[in-house]
Amino acid sequence: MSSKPRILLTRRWPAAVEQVLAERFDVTLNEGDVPLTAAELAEALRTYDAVLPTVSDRLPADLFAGGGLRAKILGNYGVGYNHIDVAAAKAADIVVTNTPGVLTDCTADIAMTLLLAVARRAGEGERQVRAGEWSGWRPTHMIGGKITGKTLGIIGFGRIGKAMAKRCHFGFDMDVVFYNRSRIDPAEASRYGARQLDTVEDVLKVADFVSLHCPGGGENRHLINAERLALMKKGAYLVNTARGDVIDEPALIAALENGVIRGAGLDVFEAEPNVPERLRGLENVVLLPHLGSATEETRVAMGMKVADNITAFFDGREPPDRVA
Ligand code: 8YV
Repeated sequence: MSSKPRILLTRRWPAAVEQVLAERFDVTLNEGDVPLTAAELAEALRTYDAVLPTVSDRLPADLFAGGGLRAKILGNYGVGYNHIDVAAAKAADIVVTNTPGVLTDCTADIAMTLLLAVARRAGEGERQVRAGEWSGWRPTHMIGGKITGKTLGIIGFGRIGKAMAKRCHFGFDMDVVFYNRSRIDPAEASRYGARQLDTVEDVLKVADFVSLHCPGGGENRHLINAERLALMKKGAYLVNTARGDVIDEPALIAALENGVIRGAGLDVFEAEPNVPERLRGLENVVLLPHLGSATEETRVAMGMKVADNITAFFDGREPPDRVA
């Protein structure tokens, strides 16, 4: 019987990280390519000292109720953790950690990719060429929206929001405004070429591009709803690399269909991996399968961060990225 802590990876991780974890822990891997069911996750909490979930695992309050849990820590593989009921985990004496910092640049890069692609109609153009439907250059062919010099509105000025601001202001000469729950020192904001406005509405009204960088769940659920979409400029674009539930998806689809806004670039959806058929049928959207952190460097760094957190915990030290 191994004396190493028993840990469960709910999905396969990069090999380099699995190797590091195997040196220190008694590792069980979910070999299947599908997420665990709620019943399997509940069983995992009773069986393992640590469970390492991802965004595709739902851990609501009822999973932590009833006692008899062996798990002492959830080392979340990702920065966003709204798929875990953190209060319920805490009440069950389970520590939760996440992976801030290491995915900032790659997630901002994907936001940038979506912004550029939707405004310049890259997805549409690519589909046209691949289908053999391009009939030749014309002055009026596939005209998009100019990006350089426009106004970017950021909702949520954390690490990723700041990285997005920097890219847009210093790379694309954009005027950057943002909304953030707490006040940001103007000197700090100006380092990113950005300026804070008082309300979400203030940002929506002036922005040519709106990029969401706030956490999902809680009070941010459906932050972007029909009324707020109606405040956006008619020619504006919405980019979401945060969480799908920040947007009321049916309201967004209606806004896109009716020309309330011009387009959207989305990396996250309300019920992943299910993307509504009506949304998939629109030409004025660019849709990605939650690729924010999907680079080799970042996925390895995220895993190493989880390893650091659970190693600290089992060594009796404070995990560096404890969220509960
Ligand atoms: C991760 C993310 O890939 O870290 C996050 O919050 O959204 C993604 O970039 C995902 O969470 C993996 O669990």
